[in-house]
Amino acid sequence: MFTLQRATQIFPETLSADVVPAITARFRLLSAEDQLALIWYAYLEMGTTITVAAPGAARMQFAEPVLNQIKAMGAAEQTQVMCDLANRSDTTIGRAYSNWSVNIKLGFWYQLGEWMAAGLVAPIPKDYQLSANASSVLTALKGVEQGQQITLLRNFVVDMGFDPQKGEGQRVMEPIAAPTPEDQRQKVFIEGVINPTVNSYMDLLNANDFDNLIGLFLPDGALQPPFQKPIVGTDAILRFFREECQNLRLLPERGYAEPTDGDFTQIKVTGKVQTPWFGANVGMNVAWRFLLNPEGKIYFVAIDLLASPAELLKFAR
Ligand code: ECH
Repeated sequence: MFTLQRATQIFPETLSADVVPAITARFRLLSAEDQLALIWYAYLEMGTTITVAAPGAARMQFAEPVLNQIKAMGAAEQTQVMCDLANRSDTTIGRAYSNWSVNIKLGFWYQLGEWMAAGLVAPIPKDYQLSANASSVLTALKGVEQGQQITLLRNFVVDMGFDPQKGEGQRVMEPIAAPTPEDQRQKVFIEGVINPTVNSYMDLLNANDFDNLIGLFLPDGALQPPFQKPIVGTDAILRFFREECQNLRLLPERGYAEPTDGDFTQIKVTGKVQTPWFGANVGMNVAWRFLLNPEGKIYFVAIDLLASPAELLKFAR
């Protein structure tokens, strides 16, 4: 029978973008000043080719008190707050920050970035010189594909702040949007795969219909996001869907299904995913690796960020 450990190893030929954890690890070793300047340069450069969507009011309301507090500070103090966040120092703002969901964290930095550009928040000094290590991390970041770049930026932002509970506590999250009305939903087509569970998974996630989506999972089922440990059990998975998966666009292209031990079925699908932050501007190349029980319930699904577009076509048999 399958254990979670064994399930994570289905379709072992799938190559994920290992450069992402590798660059993230190198980034973490940099000084706070280098980290902030590096992100600023990377963000400026990306801004010439892709635009970030401004976050809506629903997302910003939670970060607003802290943002206003920072805006009212002098330049030196503003710089200190940003360095403290990067240093993961134990400060009031650092603790508030760590309780925010990923999207609120991103919205917070989005606003600071706007204010830095407008001269309302202390900018990165004009003559700032990146250290040799930081320059080399920046060069590495510029060298990877866009989907990997935005994943890196997101990682950097998620890691900041001070979290005494190491992510165990209650998150402050944006309100949950209503699911797309039935008559406005679109259905995906996946070449090579005719499986109602997999198709429903894509369609329900695209419709923000998390209450029905979670019904596809076994009670002890697991979902493994890119570069993370599996999230186990329907309570935790549902929380994750509500907190981090609103308004995603899943564009699966093709796949392959085959029976495996104990009448389970393993299905690999590849395609693209768009995040509401960048819309159709950035398509991330991903694989979904599903393991379904004999009744078609999801025991395990992993989402991998692929190493290269060539992986989209790799169904080694
Ligand atoms: C400035 C300088 C000072 C420091 C900082 C700054 C601001 C930086 C800013 C960065 C903004 C970055 C953003 C990144 C967004 C990335 C989003 C990503 C989304 C990936 C989603 C995926 C979904 C996959 C999934 C699928 C499933 O089937 C199940 C669920 C799930 C410049 C001021 C910091 C503003 C906006 C990478 C792959 C497909 C697993 C979720």
